[in-house]
Amino acid sequence: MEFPDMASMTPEGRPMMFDFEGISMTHFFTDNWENVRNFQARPDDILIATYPKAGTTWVSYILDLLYFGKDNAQTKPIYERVPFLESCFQKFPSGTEMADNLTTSPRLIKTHLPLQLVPKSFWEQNSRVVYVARNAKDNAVSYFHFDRMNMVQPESGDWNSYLQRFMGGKIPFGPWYDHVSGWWEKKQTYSNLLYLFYEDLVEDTGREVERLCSFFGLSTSPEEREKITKGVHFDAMKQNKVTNHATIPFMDFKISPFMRKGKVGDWKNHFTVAQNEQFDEVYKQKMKNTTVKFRTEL
Ligand code: PPS
Repeated sequence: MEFPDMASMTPEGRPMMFDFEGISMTHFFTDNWENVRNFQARPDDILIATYPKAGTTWVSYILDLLYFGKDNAQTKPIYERVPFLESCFQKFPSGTEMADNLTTSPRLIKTHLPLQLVPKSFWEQNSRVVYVARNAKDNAVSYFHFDRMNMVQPESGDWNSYLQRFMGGKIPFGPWYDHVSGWWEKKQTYSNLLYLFYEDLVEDTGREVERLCSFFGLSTSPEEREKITKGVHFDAMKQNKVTNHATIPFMDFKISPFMRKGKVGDWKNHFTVAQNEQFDEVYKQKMKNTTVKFRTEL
């Protein structure tokens, strides 16, 4: 791949990180910032907000099927159907351009932005939002493997150095802790926000599909819901070209697939006892002012 902006790349061709409004970012998420900041949301838009690797693709596909699955056999990849708002990758249209060109109603739009960076028109328009959160340990493991295989992300480094950077928030989109708790606080005052947990989705996908239907006032039949629940199972999504990201040129599936494991508790295969103790200590400190609670095993 060719990148015109070599000044912001490491010699290995990975993007460098810099501080953007207090958040670690790469230029792929800030190059189009004026258009992101001024993005015009609509009242019927649905924003799917997550910290990276928390289940974005899963919930995007569930909503895509709930809204458009019946009369529209999906062939286009999910990242074209659900634009990634702040993304600005060369050779692809920017996220704002793709969202502006969507002809569907509602528009499904993905973001990884922390709450304070979300374009204000979403709040002005009272758009509906689904936030998906995943426990920090599995989230860190999934993000580590993603950074290993995704050439438009900074180098992962080894697992231990990655974990230190995760705890310090020195990865794109900043600290996990502030992200999940910032959105959790928003939910307390903004009734158009549904806060979902990845662990709940794994535990009982059908129940969470029902929860989504009820939040969005969708009268999907039990048969249709069951069909969708089957279609969004990890194994089905891993085989499905619409969702498995196999066509993305800058991801190296020989290093790690996008649909990697899809489990709760894989962190146990990565954390040493010492890393786990250190992580728990940092976690206690960073999460002391929030009421959001996670499960790290089922
Ligand atoms: S991204 O790049 O931020 O949009 O990634 P995101 O989609 O948020 O997260 C990817 C992880 O979600 C897992 N995933 C699933 N798990 C269970 N069931 C289903 N259907 C499913 N779909 C995606 C995916 O495997 C990544 O997690 P890990 O732990 O790496 O496997």
